[in-house]
Amino acid sequence: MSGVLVTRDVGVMRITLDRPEKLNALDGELAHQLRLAFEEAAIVHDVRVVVLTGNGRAFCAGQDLADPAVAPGADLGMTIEHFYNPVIRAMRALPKPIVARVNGVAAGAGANLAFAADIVVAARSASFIESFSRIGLLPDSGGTWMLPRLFGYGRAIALAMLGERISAEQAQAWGAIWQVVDDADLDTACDTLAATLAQAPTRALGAIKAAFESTATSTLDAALDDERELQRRLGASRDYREGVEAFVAKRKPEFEGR
Ligand code: T3D
Repeated sequence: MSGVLVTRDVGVMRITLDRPEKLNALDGELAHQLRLAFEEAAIVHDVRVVVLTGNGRAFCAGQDLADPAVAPGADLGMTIEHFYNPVIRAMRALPKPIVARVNGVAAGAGANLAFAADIVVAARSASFIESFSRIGLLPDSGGTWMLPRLFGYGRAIALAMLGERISAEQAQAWGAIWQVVDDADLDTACDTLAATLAQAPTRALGAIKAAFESTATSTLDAALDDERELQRRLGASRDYREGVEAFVAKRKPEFEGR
């Protein structure tokens, strides 16, 4: 795949943005390949967790600003509609967990790609920049929706308006990401997390993700109804049976993601 490396290993799909000479900046082809990778993750049963990361010193520098497709005067609505929105939709609709392994700077759409994951683990040297306003744009790739939820309105709007870089530690202190680890420990932390998620009851994790997504726009009453329906389905799953049997037998459960 052009600009995207996809590998699979015991339940884990690893998607690596692979344009290190451009700090993994995105163009239409790369965004398209990214979308295809997430769509593949959705339909392959053996994939139970996705790890998204970048090759080289950056996670992703956002849109490739040298790409003629986004030259001033171009229809940015078109690139958003055809390339960025489908990626974010595919990530948020994926009924499996996504871990962002943020190995370096994440800027613009690159930052919002990381924030569209479910669990973000960052290297201590990594940073996040909502750099859009610096070039006269607003946060896209779901940023206007995700940032207030992750950071709270007061911090989100300042991040978006000022376009200031924040460290991984700051993002964690503000509750926006899960974990910051020393750079040397990033692989171990992400591999351990991915292995744990790959052995988890995948359908339950997918239901948690879907339920959290819908509560963003629903009432408590509607959330209670959603929880009832999702729990009804999970109650009929093999993993629920296995979870209860293992608990009663005082052994470790072996979930199959079914
Ligand atoms: O419709 C649409 O498609 C619009 C969608 C927009 C979505 C967006 O993502 S808009 C935001 C685009 N991204 C940015 O504005 C970030 C621009 N980059 C930076 O601010 C900085 O490069 C970083 C903070 C990411 C990293 O800084 P630093 O000091 O570590 O590296 P650097 O020296 O600035 O960059 C290294 C090289 O990468 C440099 O090239 P050179 O001089 O070595 O030949 C730089 O130009 C290049 N580079 C970095 N980011 C981009 C890029 N080239 C193209 N596009 C980039 N986004």
